[in-house]
Order: sequence, then C-alpha cells, then structure tokens
Amino acid sequence: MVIDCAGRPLVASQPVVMGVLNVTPDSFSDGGQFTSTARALDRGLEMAAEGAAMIDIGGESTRPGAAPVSVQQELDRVLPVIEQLLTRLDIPISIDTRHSEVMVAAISAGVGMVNDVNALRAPGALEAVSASDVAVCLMHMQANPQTMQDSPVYDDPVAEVRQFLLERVQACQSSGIRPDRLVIDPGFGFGKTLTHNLQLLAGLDDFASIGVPLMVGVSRKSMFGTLLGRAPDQRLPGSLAATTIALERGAKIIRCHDVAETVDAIKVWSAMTAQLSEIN
Ligand code: 8Y4
Repeated sequence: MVIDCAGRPLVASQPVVMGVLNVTPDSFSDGGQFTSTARALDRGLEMAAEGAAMIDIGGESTRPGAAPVSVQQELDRVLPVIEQLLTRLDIPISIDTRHSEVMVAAISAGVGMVNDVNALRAPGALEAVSASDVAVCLMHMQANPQTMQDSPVYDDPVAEVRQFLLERVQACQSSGIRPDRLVIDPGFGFGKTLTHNLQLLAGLDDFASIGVPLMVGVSRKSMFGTLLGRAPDQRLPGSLAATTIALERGAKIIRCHDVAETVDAIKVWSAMTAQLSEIN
C-alpha cells in the first residue's frame, strides 16, 4: 500500500509511524522563535532516526481551553520547521492544521500530507487540498475543540464515525482527490468518552470497508489517564497496548510521540503476521 504524498511516497505495506512534532510554546517553552524552531528540528531529526515514516508538524493546540492562535502565529511556528526538515529528510512531512491558509502555505513549502482534525470542513480547506497533489488525513471530531469533551453523545459510535468518514471520503473524491491520497482516522479523544474510545478501538475493523488506509492516534491520550490514573508521561505502556490492538484491527499509520517504542511494537506485530502467512 502506497500513499501518494506529493512526490514523497509513503510506503505502508507494513504499518508505519507518524511522529508528532508540536511547535507550540507549551511544548517548547521559551519567549522567542529561534529556540522553539531549533528544538523542534532536533526532535524531528531524532524521530526520523528512530524510524518514523512521516512527521506531523502542528502549531496550534486543539486541547480544550488552549489559547487561540492566529493564522500568522501558526505559520510563523510551523513554516521554518517544515522548510528545514524537508531539506534534511527524505520522508514526507505532514501539516497538522484546520486552517486553509496554513494548508496553502504548507503545501507551497512542500509538505506531502494535510492532517486535518476537522476533515476539510473549514472554508477553503477542500479546495486547498484538491488544487494540490498532497495526501490528506480525514479525522472525525464531534463538535469543536472547545466543547467536544463537554458531553459527547452517540447512539452507535462506530457506525456514526464510519458514516461521517465515508461522507468526507466521498466529498474528497467528488472534488477530484483520488483514493490513493486519502487516509481516515476515527479521532480518539475528539468528542469521545472513555467508553466511546473503547468501543471505537474494539470496532476499528469496520473502517476497512471504506477502502482507504486507517490512521490511529492514541498516544498518551486522556483515555489512559481516565482508565489508568496516570499522568501523560506515564501513559506509554497503555498507549502501546492500545496500539497493538489497533494494529490487529487493521491500522496502517500510528500517530505517536514515542517513535522508537512504537516502531518496536509494530515490528513484533509484523513478525507475528509474517509468521501467520508463512512468508518467513
Ligand atoms: C499529550 C499531548 C497527550 C497531546 C495527548 C495529546 C490526533 C491528531 C491529535 C489523532 C490525527 C493529541 C492532531 C491530540 N490527535 N491527528 N491530532 N489523529 N490524525 N493530544 O488522533 O495528540 S492532537
């Protein structure tokens, strides 16, 4: 399986890792731009060395209660990191944004994928991607980042998230985006209770019939805080357990912070799978 990321193909015949690179003052606390750019660059290079197949760069926190960021601020944060990583790495770079202006600028700078927690529903977003040759990850979110965790409600989370993603895939295809540029993601934690997240994890195999590769992001998320009572930096074991379940149910791209550890988990799963099909 190959995802066409504007000339940097993402080969996902085996599941792969997308490393999370936040370029925000909360993760790289300093006053000026230089230090956060330099630190993000170092971390990006480190994640690539650890085996990330792709790096997802974001400059806006979607956490409930996070300070709003202007489009200009978002661009000032992400563009220098995108430009420098593109010259130093061969793997595709992804831009994590909901804003079409940021998509347009990042696409011009050379990213290979738009990762949109809003699934291209913002004004101009679908147009920005369809006018280019980048790939797009369409993620499900109920409500918006400010309100999504207030009281999420579903009748059947798997069916409803699946239907939403199917409709967004169809909207992309109607705009001329071919299926080999599409990725879907159920959006763990985005307008979901712990129970909803567990129901989605259990039902991930239902998303395969949409016919585009499945991305999953559970890394360090609050579902493990709720379930295990652990702080974000103590959630790796829980994250790896959920990742293994996701792999077993068909996930092809794992979005995570802990790249080296997640690559190991994928190697274990892949070795078992190869044994099953007697390739080895
Ligand atoms: C620590 C720090 C713990 C941040 C959790 C977090 C997804 C995503 C996010 C996802 C896709 C996050 C941008 C939430 N999650 N994109 N983005 N899928 N495609 N929280 O699940 O990582 S941000």
